[in-house]
Amino acid sequence: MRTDTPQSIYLKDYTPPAWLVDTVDLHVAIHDTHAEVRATLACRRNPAGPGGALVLDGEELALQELAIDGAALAPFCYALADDRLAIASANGAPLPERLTLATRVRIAPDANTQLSGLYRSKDGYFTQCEAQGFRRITFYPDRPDVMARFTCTIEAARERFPQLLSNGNLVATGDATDGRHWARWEDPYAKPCYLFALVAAKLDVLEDRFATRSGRTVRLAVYVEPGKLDQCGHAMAALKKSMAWDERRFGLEMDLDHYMIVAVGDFNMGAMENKGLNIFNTKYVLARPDTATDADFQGIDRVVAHEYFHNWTGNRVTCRDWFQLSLKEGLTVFRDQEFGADVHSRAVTRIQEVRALRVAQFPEDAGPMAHPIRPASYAEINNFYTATVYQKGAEVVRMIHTLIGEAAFRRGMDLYFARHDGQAVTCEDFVAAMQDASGVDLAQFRRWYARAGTPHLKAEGRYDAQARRYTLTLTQSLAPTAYEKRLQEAGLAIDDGPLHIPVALGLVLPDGSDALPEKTRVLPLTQQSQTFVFDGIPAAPVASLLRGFSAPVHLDFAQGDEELAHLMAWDSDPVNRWEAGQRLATRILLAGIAAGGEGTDWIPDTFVAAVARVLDDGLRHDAALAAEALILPAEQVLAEEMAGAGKAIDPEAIHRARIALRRHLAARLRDRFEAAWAALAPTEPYSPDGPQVGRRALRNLVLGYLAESDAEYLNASVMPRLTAQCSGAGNMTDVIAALGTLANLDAPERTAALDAFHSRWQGEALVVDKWLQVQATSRLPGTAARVRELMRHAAFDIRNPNKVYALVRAFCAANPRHFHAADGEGYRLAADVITELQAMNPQVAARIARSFDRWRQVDAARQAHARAALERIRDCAGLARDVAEVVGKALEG
Ligand code: B3K
Ligand code: ZN
Repeated sequence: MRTDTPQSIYLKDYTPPAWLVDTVDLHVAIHDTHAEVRATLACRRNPAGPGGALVLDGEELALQELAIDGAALAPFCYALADDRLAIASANGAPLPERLTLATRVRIAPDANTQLSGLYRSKDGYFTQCEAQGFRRITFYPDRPDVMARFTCTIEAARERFPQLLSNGNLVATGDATDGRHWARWEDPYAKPCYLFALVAAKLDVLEDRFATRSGRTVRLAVYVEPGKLDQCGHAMAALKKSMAWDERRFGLEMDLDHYMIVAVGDFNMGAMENKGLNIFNTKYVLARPDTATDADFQGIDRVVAHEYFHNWTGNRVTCRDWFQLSLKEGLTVFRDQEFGADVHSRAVTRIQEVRALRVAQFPEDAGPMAHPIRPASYAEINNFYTATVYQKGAEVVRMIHTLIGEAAFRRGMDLYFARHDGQAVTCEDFVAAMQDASGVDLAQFRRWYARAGTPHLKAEGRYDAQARRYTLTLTQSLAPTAYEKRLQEAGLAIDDGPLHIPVALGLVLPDGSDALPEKTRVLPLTQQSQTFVFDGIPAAPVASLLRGFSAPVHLDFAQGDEELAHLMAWDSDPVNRWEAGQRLATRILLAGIAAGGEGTDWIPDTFVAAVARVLDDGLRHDAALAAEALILPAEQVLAEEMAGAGKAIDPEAIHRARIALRRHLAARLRDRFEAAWAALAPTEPYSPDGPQVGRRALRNLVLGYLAESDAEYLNASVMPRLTAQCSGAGNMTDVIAALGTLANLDAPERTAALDAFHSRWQGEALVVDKWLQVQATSRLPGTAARVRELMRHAAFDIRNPNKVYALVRAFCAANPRHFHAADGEGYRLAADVITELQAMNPQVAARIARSFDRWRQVDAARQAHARAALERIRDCAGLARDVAEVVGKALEG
């Protein structure tokens, strides 16, 4: 079969750069029709490099001038191709060992719809250079192991662009002719060009100060579109919290006098950690109680923290090459996770991470794009900003933390910075620092960096009452994925030996107490199969494995319903109490799916009783934890369970079974849900922090269950509450919870609520995104048609990534039953969007294309529709490399 997967590049082919750049002086002049970029690079031949020409990357640059050491270069000295400029000699003479290269190019930021490089958004200009956007601004050796000190002068019309920002310190400003002005910035730290940023726009600014613990004062600034200052307070507070936390936990201080965050409405991802000048998607800056949900507020905390933490893990120590992306991303996600755990709830944060891993990363690891956290090859690096590199990468760092302990981990971080500050390094360097600081041998552990796929862990336990001994045998296995097959075809070796897996174990006694004196013991599983013996265990325990989700694996452990119920009630690890409930629910739902989602005789009364207990518990203790426990396993997770068992995924049966279980609980536990709803009524003014977040989550979850009631009760008692909450709640958390529930109901109140919401919020882009999203994720028949209709609505704009994510990605990724509709309409819709978008914004189009990852796991009829859609995308004229890689790998099989 023809796939046309584009050419891959390989980690093994890494060579150091032939030329280094010590300093870069940029001059960017923004004009109405174009921008002009002058660059002066102090270059030097790399003594450790392979030798040869001075090769610079460059894309969509119109070259105007090119000179070495002040002399214009004659055309015979260089070769200019689509994406690079190779300079072989200086007007006949060999290139000197050190030289100054001057270029002048013209670029067209207004026509830059990819949002990579310098682009226009609304009335301003912004940059995004990671991974390879700098080459769309000027000719440069665009690779992270070339680190240079930057100065940047920006010149633009003063009236339209009062703010001219770049990295580092503002060193000079001045007026130019024709109402223009300029500002010159100097970044004192050498950096790879992917961390360069500039902004020219009219923005409002919120300013503050942070005193570092060594006594320096840092000026903090959050820049937003005019009129939005009342929505920046939370981001600023998050920034200060992050700075204080990084000092406390890791001893890491801010190293610049200025730290700026600029929010922009057109942005491909969440945010970008450019040195001293972070550029953020508005979604992770703007928030007010009436426009943003509790989850939005927490998302802002986490993303602000993440980008700030990159200042050390990513910027001060950066990646040698893009294969090492997880070096900075996995580590920084781990850091923002720990920040979340410290400032919110550790248990709830961890549960949410585990859920996200199962919904997104496990399927990725089982599909055609499977890759290790450090891939050995890729065609387009932008396709590798994935759940694997980020979330599994963080799990790998967490496993190191678990294996060596907090104190040694901190020493490892200190050693990592002592050794590598100012360098571009590899994942091995990080592991070596952890190993050297802890004395724990991590040689075998390194396999986690090279293997794709989610390992299986099989456990078998036995209790010998006479000997008071519990014996546990653990066996690991990891089948090769699409990735390993591809490596093999390329003739590359695979190290498929056993992994070093930290298995955190507790033994829960019949009275609910922990049998082990230290409660939890970390078993270091290093062999394929290993037996662990525990003596002095007074009674048959229930084993609680992988406490805190100590390793990203599938657990295969035959525990009965009673054992799971025991863990749900007693496990001293809250994550495993939640996990036991999820395992029990999954087991029941799989039985329901086998029954086609029909009837209810597959729902045991014990489960209903367990849910009631969790609810009671939540009212007495931790509402946030109870809310997590009452969320049934997601449709995507159930789909993976089916696929893992070798069955075709049946999205309809999965959906039916899940709804049937929700309806059954609603009917059986109505009184309890009603009591909880009343007990959880708000008693204090809204705040996005503290226990009230959990109470809101639980109350809205309960309302969602109540909305599964029979029509009579629904209409008489629940509908009035839903509509009142939609129009009357003062905070977006409650409003959107009610609107999301209403969006699933075929009732006139639905349309009225959606219309009212739209007219109230049409001026607030991020809120309009929510309006699109609740409709895209609706259960109702006709949702695909509604999505198509919304794509023609004035509220939608295919060039804006947030709009595409809210409407199209939500439909494809978060509405599996409609995306995988039997008539193929979901797949056709996705293909229509991808083919239209791929030339405009290949990164975003490729993300939507990832929705097809699991197409081979559905039944033959659906597969035929999916294949047709994929082939239509593949055959698109001039298909972008990003999309070609995703679709090519999907079709390879
Ligand atoms: N480092 C950026 C990602 C940029 C990706 C460009 N395709 C965001 C982050 O992880 O912090
Ligand atoms: Zn990051």
